[in-house]
Amino acid sequence: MSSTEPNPTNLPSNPEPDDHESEVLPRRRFLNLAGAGILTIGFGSVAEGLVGKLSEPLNQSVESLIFKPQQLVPEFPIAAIEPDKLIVNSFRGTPAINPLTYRLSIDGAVNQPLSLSMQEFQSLPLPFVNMVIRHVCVEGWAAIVQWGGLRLRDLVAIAQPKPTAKYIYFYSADGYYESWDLDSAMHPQTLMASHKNGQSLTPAYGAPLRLASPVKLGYKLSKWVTRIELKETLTAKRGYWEDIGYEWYAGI
Ligand SMILES: Nc1nc2c(c(=O)[nH]1)N[C@H]1C(S)=C(S)[C@@H](COP(=O)(O)O)O[C@H]1N2
Ligand SMILES: [Mo]
Repeated sequence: MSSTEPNPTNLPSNPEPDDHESEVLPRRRFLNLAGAGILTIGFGSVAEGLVGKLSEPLNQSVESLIFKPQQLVPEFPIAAIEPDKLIVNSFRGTPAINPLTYRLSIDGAVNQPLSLSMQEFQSLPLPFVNMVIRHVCVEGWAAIVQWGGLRLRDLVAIAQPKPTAKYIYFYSADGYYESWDLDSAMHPQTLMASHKNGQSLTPAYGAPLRLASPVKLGYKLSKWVTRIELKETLTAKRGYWEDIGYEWYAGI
């Protein structure tokens, strides 16, 4: 995460700089790895190897993952952002969302279900994280993008997940739905993003909130998320693309 990095492209700065980020990924290591172009040597490829194409239940509980240190995927410097390369890819166009009445709910296998307006989301006492990562679509394109938002694991922790929760479902305003393994969802670089390249998301890119993560392919990164549901099992419906044959784990 690079929220303490300087901002050479004059992108608007981080709304809530988080001084702790430098502890998570020291600047020197960030620059070395980014400079060397090392991309996917990290959690994603390791987990892919372990879990592979399996869709068996994973045994880790949410609570243990929230506190478990996880391998960070190297990020890119701000200068590497490719502002024009992120192609809008929406199966059913852009849904109409009124940001004033929009709410994000977190429910299911949790002790404290919650529902947040954008104003509440923005005033949560959680670190705002910026990261520059590569978005990879299975359709054969990729783009280096800066995402800003809250860590999904910090958000989910507020809802107090039950130890029996094993999966997370994301439901979107356009009817899109996705399910994730907990390791990937609780990864420190999996964000509920409100910003892209330093600016608030525009409707086509998923406003007001979407997923962003360097550990998953593009189709797992739901835009316009309105509901997060923790679940004990995977159901027959696992994801919009998965249910027509795409791989469920979809790690990078
Ligand atoms: N709700 C929703 N989320 C979605 C999609 C979609 O159609 N609906 N498309 C997915 C795919 S295939 C990709 S590659 C990315 C594209 O994100 P972008 O449109 O911001 O480039 O969004 C993903 N998230
Ligand atoms: Mo995609």
